[in-house]
Amino acid sequence: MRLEHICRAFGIEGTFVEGGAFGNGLINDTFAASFEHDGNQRRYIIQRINHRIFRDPVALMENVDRVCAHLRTRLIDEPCADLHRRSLTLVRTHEGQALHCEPANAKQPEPTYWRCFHFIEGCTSYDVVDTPDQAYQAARKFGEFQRLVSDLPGSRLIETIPDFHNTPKRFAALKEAIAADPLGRAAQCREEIEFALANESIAHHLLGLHAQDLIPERITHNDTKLSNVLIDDQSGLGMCVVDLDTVMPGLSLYDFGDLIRTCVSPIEEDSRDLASIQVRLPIFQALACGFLEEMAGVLTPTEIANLSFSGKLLTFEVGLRFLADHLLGDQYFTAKRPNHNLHRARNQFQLVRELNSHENEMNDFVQNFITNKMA
Ligand code: GN1
Ligand code: MG
Repeated sequence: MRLEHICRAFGIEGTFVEGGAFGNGLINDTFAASFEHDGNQRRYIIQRINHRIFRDPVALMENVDRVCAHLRTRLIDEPCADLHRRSLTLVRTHEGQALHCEPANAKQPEPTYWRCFHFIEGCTSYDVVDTPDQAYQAARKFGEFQRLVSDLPGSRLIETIPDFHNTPKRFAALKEAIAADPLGRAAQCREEIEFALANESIAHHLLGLHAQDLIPERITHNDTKLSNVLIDDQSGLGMCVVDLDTVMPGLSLYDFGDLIRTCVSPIEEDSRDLASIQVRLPIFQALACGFLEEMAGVLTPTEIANLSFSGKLLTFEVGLRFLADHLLGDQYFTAKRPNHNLHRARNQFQLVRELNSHENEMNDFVQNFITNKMA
């Protein structure tokens, strides 16, 4: 694959200067490329969509296109400064499509699917939160995102990965992986398997409330890790939400829960330093303030009462997925070292324990915040 060749499919002006791999997502392949046009250099993000995971890239890009267009309209209404840096802007193909399909060739036996965005300059995405303000900025941005897309016109968005956050199904998938154990790996992860099985009740809680109509379906981002929000280098303000592949119908708490999962711990999700995993309460508090700043008027009382719980759910869910993937031979999440997905699962289950032991404090904070806000 030559990056320059792929770029040629899109309506990018100027001459190709350089390009290479960019970022550290686990699913798609992301590249950045610079072009020179009229004496100016501009950068673009080019991504190959992993179509084994996103089975319908055309439908996925219809979602992304609709969401980007709607965000832009809503931001113009707000109104806001820096419009072109506040939401992603697609670069279309010469045929006006949001998606480019590169036909199969001798080296590449299957077609590949590509898209291109304008690069948002002057921002950084972080893997680990250092300060409560970063957490506040990220949570506020994802809260704003939910608020802005809530009135998206037209039909229901396509589920780009069906049952993505259906934790009971993720639990069932782990049980199947344990039973199949195709590589004989289960024996080395007895403790993790026991932990998962003993905590099954976590998996059912939110969908149970949804079934009772206490928690509504909304349009959600579904992958709200800190690194999916760009932070402005100069102001430190949250600028733009990225990675829109999993924007689809979901529960608001999936987004808040994944923020908790990815922000409260001081170390990365694949670190083996389990003793360092802890819940940084000031970071949790900043997340709650940022998210509620945008969403307090929208959320139901049951959603608010489960904000703290949502972190435990999302952490447990990703832990189940990492463990199942380890047992099945690292088919889904890129493993860069032996037992990488087992280490990720161990890390996440330790964080579930920590979140469990701080749940009351987190709940008290949310309740006080809401009481004061309403007063
Ligand atoms: C994947 O590719 P990336 O890093 O944005 C995964 C998320 C997991 C995350 C764990 C489509 O996200 O659900 O939480 O890894 N995305 C998909 O790091 O499965
Ligand atoms: Mg993602």
